[in-house]
Amino acid sequence: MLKLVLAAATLCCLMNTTQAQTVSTGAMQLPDITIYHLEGRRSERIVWLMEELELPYELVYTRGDLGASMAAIRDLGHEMPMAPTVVYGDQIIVESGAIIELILDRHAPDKLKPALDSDQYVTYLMWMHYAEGSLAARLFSDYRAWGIKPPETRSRLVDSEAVVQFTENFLSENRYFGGDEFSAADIMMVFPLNVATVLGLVDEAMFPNVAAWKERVMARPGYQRMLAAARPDGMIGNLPKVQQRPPSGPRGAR
Ligand SMILES: N[C@@H](CCC(=O)N[C@@H](CS)C(=O)NCC(=O)O)C(=O)O
Repeated sequence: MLKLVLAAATLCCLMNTTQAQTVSTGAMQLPDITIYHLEGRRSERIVWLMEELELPYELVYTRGDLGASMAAIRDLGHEMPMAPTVVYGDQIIVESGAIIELILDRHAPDKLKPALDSDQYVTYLMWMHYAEGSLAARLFSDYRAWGIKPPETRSRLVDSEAVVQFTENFLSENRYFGGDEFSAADIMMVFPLNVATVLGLVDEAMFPNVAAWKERVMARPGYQRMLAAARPDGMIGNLPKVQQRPPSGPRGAR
């Protein structure tokens, strides 16, 4: 629900005009939220979350210029400049998963996650953290390593194929990462599962459940609103694909 476009110099600044009274019962008053963003990067998660929740936010980035968007993040003077960086009231915070949990816990306590006492909550929480803790971490470590030395055999360690296979197996029995319903865990998982295929780290054809899930979540109006606000020109600044990945199959013996 992005309605007001303020373009000052090259900064693209958007505001959702839905006001804080839309937050659910028991929710704390939402402070002003400004999302510092890089197109096509993890900061999309926070934009998507706010769109799903129909909560107000400002979005700051320079359209079509990742360098200028990053400079705006650095100008905030935070010790760890990365996207997303969110100005939350008078605090500056990083780490997309933590930002999502904070906003849900305080401002939308009954939304986008399974009930706390359900079995689905247990796996929901695992995926919330798996997205960055294991999935993105393994993908980017393979990407860097394979760029330096193309792989000939599968590593004996958990690799990109293994971390994606785990998600594929879960989705063979579950519609979403939160179980039956769309949740914040799906918001966390889209970025690394896109990275896995866009960077050529895994063969997309091996993971049909992941592909079907991606289509499902990306068709959501909230995701489409996120795209319109945060990636109006499509993907920019793509990293090159890996030249070679190891043959698929069992991992090497320990
Ligand atoms: N675990 C962090 C990762 C944040 C991160 O590394 N973001 C990337 C963009 S996707 C970034 O800021 N890269 C710029 C840089 O590292 O200089 C999160 O989930 O927020």
